[in-house]
Amino acid sequence: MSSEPNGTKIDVEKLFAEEKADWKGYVEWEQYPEKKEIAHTILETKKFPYPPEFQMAPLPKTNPVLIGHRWKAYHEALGLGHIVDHSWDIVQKEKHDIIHLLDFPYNGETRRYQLLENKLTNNKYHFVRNHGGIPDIKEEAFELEIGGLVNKPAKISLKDLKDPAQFLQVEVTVTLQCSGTRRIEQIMQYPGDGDELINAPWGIGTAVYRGVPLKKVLKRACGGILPNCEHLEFIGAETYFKKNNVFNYAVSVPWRKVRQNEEVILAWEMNGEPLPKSHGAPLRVIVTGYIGARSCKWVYKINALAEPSMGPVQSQEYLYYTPQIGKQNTKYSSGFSIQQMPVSSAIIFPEDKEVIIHDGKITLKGWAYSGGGNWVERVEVSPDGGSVWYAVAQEDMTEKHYHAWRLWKIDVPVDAEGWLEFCVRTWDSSNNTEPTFVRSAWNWDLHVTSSAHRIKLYSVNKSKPATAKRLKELDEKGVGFEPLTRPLEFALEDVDEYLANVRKYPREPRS
Ligand SMILES: Nc1nc2c(c(=O)[nH]1)N[C@H]1C(S)=C(S)[C@@H](COP(=O)(O)O)O[C@H]1N2
Ligand SMILES: [Mo]
Repeated sequence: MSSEPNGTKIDVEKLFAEEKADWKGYVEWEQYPEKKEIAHTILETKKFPYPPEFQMAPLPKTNPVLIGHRWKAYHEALGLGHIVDHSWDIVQKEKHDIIHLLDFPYNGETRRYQLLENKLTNNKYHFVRNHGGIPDIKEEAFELEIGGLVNKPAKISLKDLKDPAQFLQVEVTVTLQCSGTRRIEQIMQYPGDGDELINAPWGIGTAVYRGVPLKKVLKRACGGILPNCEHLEFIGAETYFKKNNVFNYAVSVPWRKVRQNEEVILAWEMNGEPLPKSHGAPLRVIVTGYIGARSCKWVYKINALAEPSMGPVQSQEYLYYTPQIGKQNTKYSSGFSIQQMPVSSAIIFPEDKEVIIHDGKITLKGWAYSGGGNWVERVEVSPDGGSVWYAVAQEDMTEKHYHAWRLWKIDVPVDAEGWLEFCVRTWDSSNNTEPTFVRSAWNWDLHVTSSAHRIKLYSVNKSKPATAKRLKELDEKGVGFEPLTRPLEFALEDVDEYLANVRKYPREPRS
């Protein structure tokens, strides 16, 4: 295929060819400013479809929920269309049973029952959040490059990195949470900036990662960092598009964080299995307690920098704005950079708007997590929108970890019937808890939705005689209670009973 900006014929497939043999889907951009410039010129000449409006309108019930026309067109414009198909093939193999939110860049979410099956999320079900294609890099061909403000730049093969005689290995239980998790709750009340991608609820998941602490690698392979190094930048192999410019995915975290021995690791194993391609094989970064975005997948390059990365993901995205900032006045510099995750929790069962027929207790289940090395101390559930709280018993929560969630379950006493609002809040080891309402923490970029998660349930309490009677009646007639809104087709009272009741307590005053 060729492209003709300014009348010059350009063989895009040749110019933007993959960089290395056995590194499928990897095009190097950051080293070649002139190549970036040509890609920009080409993209400027094309018209791309607007992202679909899915904040003001409901998401479709299809799977894939959305189709990524815009990103496919970006890739095709640069002769990278094959990456689209290859990525989808990988998804079919690795992720066939999760909810496909967007086919490309691939974004997939764990189903509710899979999420609560186990403290560790099965690799097959762990959510995936991508900004571009899925590179397919042969382990034997892989090497990691470290440069910038280090004493000695280095190139390390995966074989060396995995050699325990050279680098001490660690296993860490880590919850990865995308800062877009629960975003749908903000959108449903107050829409915000279209992420250019998709504003659906991505997930959260937990795994044991095996790898080596980055601190140790910097020390042993590079003789340590230079005194003016403040941030470590991670570069991922795939192509990242932003406002008609191309990049490799780049983010950074402070050296202060990396210094904490096991808090930033270079990982190649997930739950005892080789890291799946969709999760960053052959090597990814795991930054514990930070938003998922910093845990760079397919990391092939690490730069020691004096300042945070200028990559758009770090400098222009994942920003937290005060509520008066929006389309009318926002600049990148007006938000702060979101790094550590706040405390948050969610009710996974029952789901919003479910009818619950019960004997005076309703069982709720969900997750609770806090970032920054804070662990979950207490989970509390309210059956009345947040006045009365019941604490989850310690034995009904999974074990504590510094960097992972706790799954929980509780039987909440419920006397009341009809529509009730349930909510959950969590307290972490720094005594932090969650904002009360969505509007308490709404922000234009719709990040870190951490307000008390609220659901409405329709309570049908069988321990109430009138309710027990009605349920029995329905049962005898072979009619189900649901759908709630379907009218009952039989008389609710016979004439004699009705007259006796309204004569005893007349509807109008007697005088
Ligand atoms: N190279 C690269 N790394 C990446 C991303 C990406 O698009 N490209 N997405 C980030 C985001 S936003 C999240 S939430 C996590 C998700 O990790 P997972 O897909 O393994 O669940 O990966 C992060 N690392
Ligand atoms: Mo994310």
